[in-house]
Amino acid sequence: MTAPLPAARPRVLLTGASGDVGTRLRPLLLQAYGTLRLSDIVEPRTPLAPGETFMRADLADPAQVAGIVEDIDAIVHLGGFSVEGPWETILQANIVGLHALYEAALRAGVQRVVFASSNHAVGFYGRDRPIDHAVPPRPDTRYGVSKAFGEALGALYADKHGLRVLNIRIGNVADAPIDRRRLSIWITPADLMQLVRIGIEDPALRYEIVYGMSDNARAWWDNRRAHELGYRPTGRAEDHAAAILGREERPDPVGDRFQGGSYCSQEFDHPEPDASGRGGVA
Ligand code: 15L
Repeated sequence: MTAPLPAARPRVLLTGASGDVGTRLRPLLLQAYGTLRLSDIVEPRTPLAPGETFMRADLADPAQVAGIVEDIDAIVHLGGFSVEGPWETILQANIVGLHALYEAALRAGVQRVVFASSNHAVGFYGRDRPIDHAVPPRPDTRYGVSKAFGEALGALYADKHGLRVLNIRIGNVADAPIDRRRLSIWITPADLMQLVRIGIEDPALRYEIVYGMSDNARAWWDNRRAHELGYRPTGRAEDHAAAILGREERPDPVGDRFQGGSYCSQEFDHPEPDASGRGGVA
């Protein structure tokens, strides 16, 4: 059984540190915790700041994964494959790799995992009804399936071994929303950092799922669980709405109906497209 994290200066590992979101979170994590271990399969995009260290690791190699989690209190796991891809790629990076990470975390005595889940775990919900953190997964891609798997794997390590786990179903991280769909799911790096800090620091946290979005008037998600945990987003998608709504967008008859957008229309060949899913699910 793990104990709550001591409040002062947890030792944090950021995986996927060389990606776009990782590069944005690095300075925020460093400022909050003073030191930061970065890991990725490729070199960081920007030079290491004082307090940062980098360990190259392939998530598919359990020995390398064991090395990066040593002497770590909390993992912010952005690593893996972050868009739709071939099954073998998703399998190795997001399923085998995530299992290796949780196993290594357990053995090394890591207390907390903040898992970068994705809106694509629930992408086949329609845009016409808000969903909350408790709805069953409805993935829109193999990638979305791997994120639903990641949430379930975290539940196992939380319930069976006492790891403390926050799953953030991230929308789209950027300085501003980039299109109409993102007006509903956009999150600023600073707001994402707020959620990450809840995952690392909230003494009562056991296992939670929240949505990674800013204060978006056009949201499809009821993010009350995040608010109950103290989340107070400051980004307001509506401030960017006029600019976005004034632009032409190419219609996507399937993607425009579902929350996952073009991730839903990729490879879509449902024989009855208007049936749009199953009965009994919101
Ligand atoms: C994601 O999960 C991806 O990692 C990101 O690249 C975006 O595509 C985002 O979803 C989105 O839905 O906008």
